[in-house]
Amino acid sequence: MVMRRKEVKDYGTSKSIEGSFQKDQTCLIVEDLVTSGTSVLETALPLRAAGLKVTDAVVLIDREQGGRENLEENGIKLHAIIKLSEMVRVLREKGKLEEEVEKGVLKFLEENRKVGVVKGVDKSVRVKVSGFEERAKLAKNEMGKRLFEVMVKKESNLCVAADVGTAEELLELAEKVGPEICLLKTHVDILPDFTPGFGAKLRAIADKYNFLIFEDRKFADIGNTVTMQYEGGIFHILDWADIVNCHIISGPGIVDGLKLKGLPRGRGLLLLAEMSSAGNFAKGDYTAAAVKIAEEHSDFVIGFISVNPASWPGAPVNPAFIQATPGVQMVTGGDALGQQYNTPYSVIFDRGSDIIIVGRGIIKAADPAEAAREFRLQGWDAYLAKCT
Ligand code: 5BU
Repeated sequence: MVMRRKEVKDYGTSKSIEGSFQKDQTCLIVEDLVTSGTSVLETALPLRAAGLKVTDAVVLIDREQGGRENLEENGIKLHAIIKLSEMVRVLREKGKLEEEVEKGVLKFLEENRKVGVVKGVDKSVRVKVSGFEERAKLAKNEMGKRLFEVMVKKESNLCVAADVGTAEELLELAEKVGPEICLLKTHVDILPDFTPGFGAKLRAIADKYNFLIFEDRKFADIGNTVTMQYEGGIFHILDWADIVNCHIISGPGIVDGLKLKGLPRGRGLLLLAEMSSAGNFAKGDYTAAAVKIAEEHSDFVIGFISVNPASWPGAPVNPAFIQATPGVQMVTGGDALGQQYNTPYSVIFDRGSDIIIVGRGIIKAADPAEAAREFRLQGWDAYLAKCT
């Protein structure tokens, strides 16, 4: 028997699956009940990533709310001991349930027969999603177009967050994960051994493996100040980062400022429309304002940092924009400082994102190259599932 840990507290050392198993063995999932199937799917993901085959799930109660269909779409056959509608019928026959309660339950089931994996997403009204090739043609910014093209060429919608301790380690990591990624995300201000030559070294690796460089600088100041922060200082971000991002807290002037420097150099900008951390304030009107600013600057803005773009008002948003989502691990959970994790499937398929941004799930893995491969496959499969 193996067990999936629902909360993995320390991603560096703990394994998400407990127990003794070998690659290619078949694993049956046992759950108490199934509603939409999310929980079973979230269990299947890390099991499959570890090389186990998952084809069947046994549950006591099927609540008949889309679980069977959702699982079937993911190659898992559901075996339920009893359906909820049968259960209330038996209980009623044996006089253990009031007729009114039975009716109430049946009415609820009828009204909620098919729910999507994520609450509020009705799969029956899901629209067909355009592929990245088509969307590359819609992108107004050259860097946005290139990103779509790299994704298609490498069959990768994986961005690795290279939050390692030194510049040297970062370059080593880039060599390891380079073949698997479309984007490498940096926080250059955490590197104690940064030198002016860093950008050129990283650029050489990016060119070798055909990925783009995204400095997660999160500019937040007024337009005039960010022009200097982007171009100057110690880091000269403008010289080596293909893509940067900014908050919109200071208003659209920040985009004008970054555009002034970035557009002539062929760079692109992501706007922070949402964040992954618990209790953050980037939601509702704030998210809507980011979309509006992006539309007004679509020559420079290539897309958004988002968490659940499928739920935005007026979604789906303009497909010329790329959605990139941090807070991704093989299992849901979080860290001790507010980070919240969703699975690659949930991020891409259910929440409507395009790119998974993965940090500790890869950089703390025993074999980052192998972990990157797993995440790439999970992310790409979810994208393909969305297109068909
Ligand atoms: P993690 O190790 O997978 O939790 O790393 C996530 C990375 O994404 C990390 O570099 C964060 O700074 C970054 N991030 C995030 O986690 N959440 C956000 O909303 C934004 C960026 Br914006």
